[in-house]
Amino acid sequence: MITFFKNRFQKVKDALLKTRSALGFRIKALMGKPWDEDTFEQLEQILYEADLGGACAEDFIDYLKSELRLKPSHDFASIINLLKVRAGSILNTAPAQKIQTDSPHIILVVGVNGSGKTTSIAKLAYNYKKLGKKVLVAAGDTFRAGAIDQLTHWAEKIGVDIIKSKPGGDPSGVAFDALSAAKSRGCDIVLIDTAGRLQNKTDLMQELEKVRRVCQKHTPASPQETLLVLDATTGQNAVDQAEVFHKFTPLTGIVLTKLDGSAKGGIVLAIYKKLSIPVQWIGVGEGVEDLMPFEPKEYIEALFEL
Ligand SMILES: Nc1nc2c(ncn2[C@@H]2O[C@H](COP(=O)(O)OP(=O)(O)O)[C@@H](O)[C@H]2O)c(=O)[nH]1
Ligand SMILES: [Mg+2]
Repeated sequence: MITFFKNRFQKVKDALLKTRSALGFRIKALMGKPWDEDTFEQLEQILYEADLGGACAEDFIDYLKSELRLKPSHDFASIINLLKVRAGSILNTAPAQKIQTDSPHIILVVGVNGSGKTTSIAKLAYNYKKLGKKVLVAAGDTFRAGAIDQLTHWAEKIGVDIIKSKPGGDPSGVAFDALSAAKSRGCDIVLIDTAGRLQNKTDLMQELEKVRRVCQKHTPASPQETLLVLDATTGQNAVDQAEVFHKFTPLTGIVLTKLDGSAKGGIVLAIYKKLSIPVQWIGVGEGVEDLMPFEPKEYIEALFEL
């Protein structure tokens, strides 16, 4: 068990290596400096450049200054500790995910093209199947060439049911069929894929709204989850995407993908600060096993490790 947790934390640490180089390692370079206005400015710049966003960077600096005013300390370890404490309170602001016991539990997965929706659905399907759940996936991205085949391939590989239409079919029709099939087959989890052409925002949002309406009509409490998939390599752009989607489609959580290739893992803090939407899952690679539940404590330790 201990080895399991060690491996898990190591995986998170590895995924955050680039972010850590942009943050922890750079903060370390401030070691030994007097904590004057100039050092605070340098720290704020580092936080900003590690994609924490302006509001978050400022928040950290204000907090540090007020804490140091109360209890002056130039000990580097205690400065790092204060940063960790502040990060912890920012990551505590999002409402905890409600445990859903409804069956079928319907998860609508949204996000722009290429963010990693279909891959994340495959990973989630694999994860839930491993937990003994009966899973069904719905190929609701009927717009993008190859999207249906991509999900079909994953469903076969993982061994879960799939509901699909012909390319160009109506996504809400696919959602309706998926919910009906899930009920008659006794499925526990339904994962609905969607298209993500943000260049046509109005159409996309109307389409998502229609899918949600159809779900609600079929099963009133659904979709129990609406997960937004964000590509961590896009940095602040991902925060903007979250804002746009959240405005039109109430989100219950975020899947942050490609953390493994990103130096911008700091956006987790920016997202919490700005939108208070919990990050539920992190993607740390392309394989089905490369998805992990987001644990704020692990993230903070990995981020500020020097
Ligand atoms: N390295 C890495 N690649 C990922 C991750 N998630 C998705 N990808 C890759 O991102 C690309 C786009 O993913 P896809 O699921 O097709 O995106 P979609 O257009 O949103 O459905 C694919 O090549 C995936 O393998 C991740 O966590 N890490
Ligand atoms: Mg896709």
